[in-house]
Amino acid sequence: MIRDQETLNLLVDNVARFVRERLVPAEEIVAETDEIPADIVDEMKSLGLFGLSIPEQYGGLDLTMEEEALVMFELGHTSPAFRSVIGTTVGIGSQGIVIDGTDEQKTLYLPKLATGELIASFGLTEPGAGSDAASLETRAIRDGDHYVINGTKRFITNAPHAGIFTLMARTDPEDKRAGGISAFIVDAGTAGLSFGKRDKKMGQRGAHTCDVILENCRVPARNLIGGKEGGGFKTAMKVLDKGRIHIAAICVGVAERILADALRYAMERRQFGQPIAEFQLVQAMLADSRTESYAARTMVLDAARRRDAGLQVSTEASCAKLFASEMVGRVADRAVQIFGGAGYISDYGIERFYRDVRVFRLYEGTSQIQQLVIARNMIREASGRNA
Ligand code: COS
Repeated sequence: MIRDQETLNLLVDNVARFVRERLVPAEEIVAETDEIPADIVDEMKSLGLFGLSIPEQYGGLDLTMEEEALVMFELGHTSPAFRSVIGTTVGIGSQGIVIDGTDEQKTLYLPKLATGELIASFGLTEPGAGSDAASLETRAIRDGDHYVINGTKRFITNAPHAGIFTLMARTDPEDKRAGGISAFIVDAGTAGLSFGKRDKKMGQRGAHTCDVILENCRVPARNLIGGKEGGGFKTAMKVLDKGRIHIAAICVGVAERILADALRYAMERRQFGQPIAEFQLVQAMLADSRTESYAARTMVLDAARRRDAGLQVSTEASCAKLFASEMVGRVADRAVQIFGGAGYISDYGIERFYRDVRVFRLYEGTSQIQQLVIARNMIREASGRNA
């Protein structure tokens, strides 16, 4: 749903200009230094990028899912590490509070998230609980008006920069599955909370992940999201439904960027006396990439519109994330092929994208988890119809 086309056009144009003029020229330095320059982060704050998904009453832009997807298409036209700076605050780190938080929790945290003053991260994954998120072992034990939390969270995006974590922990030790899990807002400054060393990743230099270790962390009971125990897994799943559409939108944007680079190269690079873009085998790679990125764009927009209409989009979010993340992997692979030897050399930038996009098939649910969600929903719907 687009609420006001003119206002949205202004935002999308501003983001496109920011990407073109500020982010694209900084891609190499970010890859070299593994840091996003502070002035770029400040400009992201001024543009309102941290508050894209925060309701207006708490100072955010309150974008609909369709509007957010259109902004992400633009933000995707550069190294995905830049998106990661705002990604967890716009997405999985904040949305648990937006969707299921109490009024007090919203009032306390959302305004600071909207401005970027506070960065939010999402703590679900653990050393022993990845795809099987419901098996998590972090424990939260009630002690008066606090919970005492112990456990380790793994591969937590933006953890080194986070001010708060939306963190899932088991409050009912008797219930070993989803029903025993609660969601908390955990302040990064809580005594007993520490960080592992930064992970050395395959790509997306400038985006940082690390372990978050909780040792007897005392978290106020008022930070239990929604104020009720046992709803944490469902909160996480609802957050991920939205997050998966967001990630799919970024995949589309990055694919469009990679394809634009590959097309430009194919039109400039001459072999056998003509631009390689004139060769049909190269054209096939360009055309397949265009077709697939267009298909993914259409899927993302459809899933986003359905969510905006208040429909349950678990299936569509997983379809979009599955297709778009696999698609961008194929597009990046073809781009390396079109660049030939230059595609393997870091100076040309394409091999960086090839590495950067690999994680899209892993985080916020692997491709296999998306397949599982889609098929299970299909079976459930069919059983309901046949019952
Ligand atoms: N929205 C709301 N509720 C949902 C939901 C959704 N999208 N998906 C599941 N639930 C609910 C179910 O309805 C069920 O509730 P009831 O017990 O009241 O029936 C509960 O949550 C448990 O669901 P389910 O039984 O399906 O859980 P499973 O443990 O079988 O597995 C999967 C669920 C595999 C889908 C889940 O673990 C998952 O998404 N794993 C991947 C995790 C992931 O993406 N990690 C990345 C971390 S963030 S980078």
